[in-house]
Amino acid sequence: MPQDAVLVIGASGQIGSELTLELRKHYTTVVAADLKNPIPEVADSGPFLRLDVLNRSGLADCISRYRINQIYHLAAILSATGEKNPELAWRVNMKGLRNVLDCSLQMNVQKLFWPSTIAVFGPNSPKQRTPQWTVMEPNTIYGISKLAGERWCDYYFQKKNLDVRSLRYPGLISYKAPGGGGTTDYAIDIFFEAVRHRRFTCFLKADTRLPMMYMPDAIRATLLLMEAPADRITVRSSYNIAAIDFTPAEIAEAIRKHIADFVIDYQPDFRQQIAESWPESIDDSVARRDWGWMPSYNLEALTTDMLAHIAA
Ligand code: NAD
Ligand code: VAH
Repeated sequence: MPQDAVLVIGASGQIGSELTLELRKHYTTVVAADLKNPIPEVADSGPFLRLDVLNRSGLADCISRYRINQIYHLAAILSATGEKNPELAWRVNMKGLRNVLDCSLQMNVQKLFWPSTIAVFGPNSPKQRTPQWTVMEPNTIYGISKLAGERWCDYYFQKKNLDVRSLRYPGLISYKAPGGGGTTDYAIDIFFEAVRHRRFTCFLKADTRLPMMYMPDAIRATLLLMEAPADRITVRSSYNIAAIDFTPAEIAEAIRKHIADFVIDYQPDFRQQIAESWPESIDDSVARRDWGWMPSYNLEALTTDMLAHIAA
């Protein structure tokens, strides 16, 4: 097992909970850090530290105490919460990233992972198979902060030689930890409500198509990128990655194949406008070419797996 010491910031969130558990299978020391408590499996399987990423000296202490040489910086304010509190979203998403970039550089952290999102695209970007390089112009504070973050990551690689790597995740679907206040969270909640109550009220319209991915694919993509030889990484802002795309009506239909009396209705709210500003599908051919990315789960496989785990 590699002797690297890894720090996961935002380890109690939707992605952090599962990424921390997976990293602990690969590395001897994986320190989980967050403002809030982790899920029990994370708490019971290794060190946990309460850390505010905005506290730079606290972050530096943690890196030095555990001799951290790899960081996964996941802490952020997501799209829907960000629209309610733009100041907080800008502070956490920007200042948090700058703290991590600067500490990594000064304290010789060898590799840094920071996730971006398909929310970096905006209403003027091509909707179908949105390319790696195209018009961006996001119109949410979340997307604006993530696009600025991508430019900072590229800058730190180009000017300071920091090995920083990034993926533009689509909406992620999982069952271990709840969604963190995003626009794609309906595609998580729908499964829990289908199992518990056999009905769901969706905050997006029936035909709102968005790019999505099942969490095991997202975790695999992250490790694949981080383990790739540095000379295979040609994009240091953030890679497009894709798996599937669907609408609320289509996911409801997939659930109905397992729960025949499942009912969905629609009450679109402010998140509809956010969703309409994003792509419907993503072209991830550059990630496929550079480091061999390939998704495994389609809508049917994801639905079967989610329902089995939630029912259990
Ligand atoms: P989440 O909201 O579930 O988790 C984020 C975690 O960060 C939370 O546990 C929160 O307590 C923590 N946090 C917030 N502010 C903090 C601070 N100041 N200091 C320390 N911790 C703090 O989000 P997630 O879905 O797990 O997303 C993780 C990352 O992946 C984010 O950067 C997000 O933008 C990105 N991403 C997520 C998705 C998705 O669908 N989940 C899609 C695209 C990109
Ligand atoms: C959100 N789940 O909805 C996140 C993600 C692609 C969307 O960044 O905010």
